[in-house]
Amino acid sequence: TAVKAYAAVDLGASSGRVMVGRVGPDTLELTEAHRFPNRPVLVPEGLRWDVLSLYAGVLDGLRAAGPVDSVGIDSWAVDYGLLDADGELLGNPVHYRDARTEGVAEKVWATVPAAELYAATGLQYAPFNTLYQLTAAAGTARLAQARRLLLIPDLLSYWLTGEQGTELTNASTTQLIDPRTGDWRHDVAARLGIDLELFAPLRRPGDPAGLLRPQVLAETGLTGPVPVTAVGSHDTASAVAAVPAVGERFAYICTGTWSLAGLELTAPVLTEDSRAANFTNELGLDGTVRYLRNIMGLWLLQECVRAWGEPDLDALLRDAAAAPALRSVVDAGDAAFLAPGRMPERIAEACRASGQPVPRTPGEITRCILDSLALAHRRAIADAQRLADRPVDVVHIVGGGTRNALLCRLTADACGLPVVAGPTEAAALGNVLVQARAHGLVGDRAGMRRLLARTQPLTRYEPQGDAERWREAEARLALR
Ligand code: LFR
Repeated sequence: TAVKAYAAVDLGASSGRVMVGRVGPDTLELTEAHRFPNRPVLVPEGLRWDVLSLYAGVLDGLRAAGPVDSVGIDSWAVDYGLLDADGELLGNPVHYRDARTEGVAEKVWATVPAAELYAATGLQYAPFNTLYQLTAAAGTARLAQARRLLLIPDLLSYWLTGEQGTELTNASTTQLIDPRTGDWRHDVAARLGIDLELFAPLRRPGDPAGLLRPQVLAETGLTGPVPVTAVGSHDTASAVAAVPAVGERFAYICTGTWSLAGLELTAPVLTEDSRAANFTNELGLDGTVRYLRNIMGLWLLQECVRAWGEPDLDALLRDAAAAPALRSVVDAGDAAFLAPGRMPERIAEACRASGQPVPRTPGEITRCILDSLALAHRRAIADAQRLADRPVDVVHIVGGGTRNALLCRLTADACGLPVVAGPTEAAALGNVLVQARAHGLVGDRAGMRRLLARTQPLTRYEPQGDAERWREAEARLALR
């Protein structure tokens, strides 16, 4: 049988890429057609996404990709563009790290108490959930003018095809969806004055999402018809789909700007304990639930590297590997690290405030960050197993963090479980596989995972060292 080619547009917080996946019964190959920067821009009104430059990058990427059988788009979650009555974009989409949501949650909870909100939507508290963003935007001229809201991948898909939809995995991050039914919570929206008519009809991964418009074909040099296929348009949903697990008893950590650590479940966990532990129930493929916790992730390191003037990363990681282990740790789940800027200072302050030695050199600070991430991974995976009553034998690390061998090794040690690292381009692979499945090339989720395990290079890390040292470090954080 013929091998088919699928274009995966995968937009991350710092770069976008268009990958081409070639899929056959025993083939899964990914090549990069085009990579382009994603630079958030701070304007007087706040932090914004430069979505036109992202769209231009997508068009360049499709041109570089050459003939493909379909196109799929995924990106980070929660953010959106607003369209006016003519279907034209109203301004630049607001970045989820923008300060506009500060203090908004308390206002929301005064109307719908946090416990009720969790029971209804299963979503962890994060200041940037779309629900809080829309509440922050209430009363603005822009929202008043808006007739349609499209999440970022759906917005780009609209520009490519002229068709509007709301893809479900990403919609589940709005905090307006019930994870049991996969449908809107009209009651919650009504109480908060959020107009659900703004959203286009829901579609699911694998659904057709239109055809590239003639103008897009002309600009990219592609020959039509080229369908766009809905994928897990939330990058984390695509990444989880590409976890190369062979059994059922696995946990995953999707690493990159964020670490998203947890389990794939068949039903949400909506208990009060789960809410207190700040676990989220986002939706995945085929009605699965991504039961996970958001951990700040390599953002902590990216921001330090930016502050240090972009030093050589390999040398930095060598220094970190040589630095004393677990000397100081910070809570890598703390929303205090959400905003950009002054990251080395903020980490030093957190160490000082908790009575630990203050890391000074870039190597020491990097070690503090990686130890702290491994510790946060350990806590999240232990908590998830306990709260969902689902023990695991292995932790899969996918995404950008797989390149960081020290982080993978520390995570294995901290969790006391073997870590299987890879694939690095998990979101793009999950995107490609969902398209391939929609076109009949691969079987079910387990079949997708078997194909990944057979074809992708993976690295295994066995846990080593003294588990007691991680318990001690964990206790240090709890003492604050
Ligand atoms: C990862 C991610 C996370 C989401 C965060 C903000 O790229 O999509 O899953 O919580 O970005 O959208």
